[in-house]
Amino acid sequence: MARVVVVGAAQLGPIAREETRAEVVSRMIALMEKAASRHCDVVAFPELALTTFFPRWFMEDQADVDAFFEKSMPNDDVAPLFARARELKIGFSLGYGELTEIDGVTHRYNTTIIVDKAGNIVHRYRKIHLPGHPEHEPWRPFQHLEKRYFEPGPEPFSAASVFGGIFGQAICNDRRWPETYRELALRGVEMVLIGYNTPVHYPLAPEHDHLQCFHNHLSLQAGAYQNGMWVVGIAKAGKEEGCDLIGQSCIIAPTGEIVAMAGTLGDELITYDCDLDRCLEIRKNIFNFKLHRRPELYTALTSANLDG
Ligand code: CDT
Repeated sequence: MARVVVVGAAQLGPIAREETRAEVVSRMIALMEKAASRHCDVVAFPELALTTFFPRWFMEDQADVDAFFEKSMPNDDVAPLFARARELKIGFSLGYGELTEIDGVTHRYNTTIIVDKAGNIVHRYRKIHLPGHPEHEPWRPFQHLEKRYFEPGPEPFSAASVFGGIFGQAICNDRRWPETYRELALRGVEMVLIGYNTPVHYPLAPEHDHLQCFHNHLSLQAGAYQNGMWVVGIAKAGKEEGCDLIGQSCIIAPTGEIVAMAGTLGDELITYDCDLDRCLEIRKNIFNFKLHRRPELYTALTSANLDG
């Protein structure tokens, strides 16, 4: 019998800097209700879903930066989302800026969580590959200060048993790195949820601007096929505070085929009935890891001493 998970990718349109979390949460609840009406088991939201993409601004005052972070999860602002999900018996994933204290030390991570149908946080992932730059670079039309505002996640990619399958998470820039998918696949993940905020304009190589949507799907589809897993990409899209963000949120089968894609740059839900057993079409055949991998020869992959 097929092991079907009905997944929804809830793309969000732009979020203004002044938009309150209550306003964003009500947009998310509308998408969640639509997902429930389509019998979704889980609905996935983008990276940093509760606010505008704040790393585009240099802020001198740490208090201004911290205003974009969540000091606890869940908290009063997101309580209505958690409550509605419990009523609807639907799971969800959510990206947010996490401000936390561990052993008396403050940490800031770009984080995403999976919440099960009963409202429990069952998985947390802190972004490993942080793009951008740590210092203010006024020549840029907008900043990308993830390297200033976040610490890189200190934990490996990981898997969670939920919704009758094995789920993993990654965040935005992670999706460009083949190691992300292979790590997740080797840990048994059958479906990975990946939220993103990707500007059309890349100031370091503007000649690639027209390739942003291509590179998005290229990375997600290759990751799905080469690892035999479902990949769900969820955009924050559209013109946000003057910065154009790509859309094309998508659901990708283990064969690498896009089976659903958003057609707008606004709030939009796409859904698909994903049979997790389809991972085996790839994993038992062309990418049978046990039979064909040669990890003993892949020594450069985990060596910290090589250039490049
Ligand atoms: N959010 C995020 O990781 N965005 C990057 C933008 C390009 S690097 C400045 C991405 O990889 O899509």
